[in-house]
Amino acid sequence: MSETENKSVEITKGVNGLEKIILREIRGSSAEVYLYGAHVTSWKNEQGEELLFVSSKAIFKPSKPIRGGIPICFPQFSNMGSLEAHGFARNRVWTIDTDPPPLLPNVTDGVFVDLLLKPTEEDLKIWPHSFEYRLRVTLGPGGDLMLTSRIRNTNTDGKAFTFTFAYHTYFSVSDISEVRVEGLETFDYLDNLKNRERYTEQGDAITFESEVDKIYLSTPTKIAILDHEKKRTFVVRKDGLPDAVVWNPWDKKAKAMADFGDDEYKHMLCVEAAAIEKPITLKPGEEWKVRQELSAVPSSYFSGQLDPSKVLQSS
Ligand code: TA6
Repeated sequence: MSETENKSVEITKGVNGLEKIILREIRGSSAEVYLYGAHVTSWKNEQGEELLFVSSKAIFKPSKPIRGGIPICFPQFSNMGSLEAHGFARNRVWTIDTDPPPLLPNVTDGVFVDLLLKPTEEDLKIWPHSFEYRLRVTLGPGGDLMLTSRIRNTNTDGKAFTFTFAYHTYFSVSDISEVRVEGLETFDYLDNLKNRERYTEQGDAITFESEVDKIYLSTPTKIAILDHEKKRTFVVRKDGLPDAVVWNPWDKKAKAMADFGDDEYKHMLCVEAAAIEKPITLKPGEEWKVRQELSAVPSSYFSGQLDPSKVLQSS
């Protein structure tokens, strides 16, 4: 696929000359994904509005992960494990997979690119397992953004491997103090700020007035994030990903991150479709396939026209 031959999928150079793919949908929505980390850094609606948060201080330079967008956390979701924080997949250069095995059901609606990661000799020293990780990034006809992951154990030594995973999605919001999350109320969570102790969420929508870092367990397929000022609701639909991480660093942590603006916590919220509580084990030859689909719908919620519970119940 040449540089210009297929404008709906364009390979070009991004920040610091890093290669990125631009997906363009005919109605005007677009998405961008860097080969570095297979990292989605932009998702725009038909009006050209950016829906993902990327820090103005993000460092587009291996091996620092890009701060924002949708980092891929594999093979470890944690900052405390034996590997680099959240695993090494987001810190590696992936390749464009020109001949992927057919994806069933075939996600053909929309514009997509297939990316592939296999471990290097260096990677095998730190995580001694052979795998093929295929990521399909699809921009649907209505501007929805879908990420489908297929991870296969290609070990020839007969060994199974176990991993945890998250799509670490940073949503752009107008003002965190005006944001509500619906769909996680009454679910149990592990509180990362309290040694991952287990609690139960109260019965109302989640609102934000301080640092939050919670791993909600066995959560519903759909989660709604309401941005009151923008009258916009993000809907996360997840398949095969039981858990959901909700994170906002707030002011103190924001100041402590060199690649994050001191006030940027006001304009972002991470809601991350994940598999953490029950790590995934694959035997040689087995493949794990999961998907998250993001949409952004107008929500004049305060007028009662779009009740998030209806969004969560709709198909
Ligand atoms: O997803 C929440 C979290 O695990 C937080 O604890 C915080 O560390 C965040 O991820 C960012 O991690 P990173 O390694 O990208 O700085």
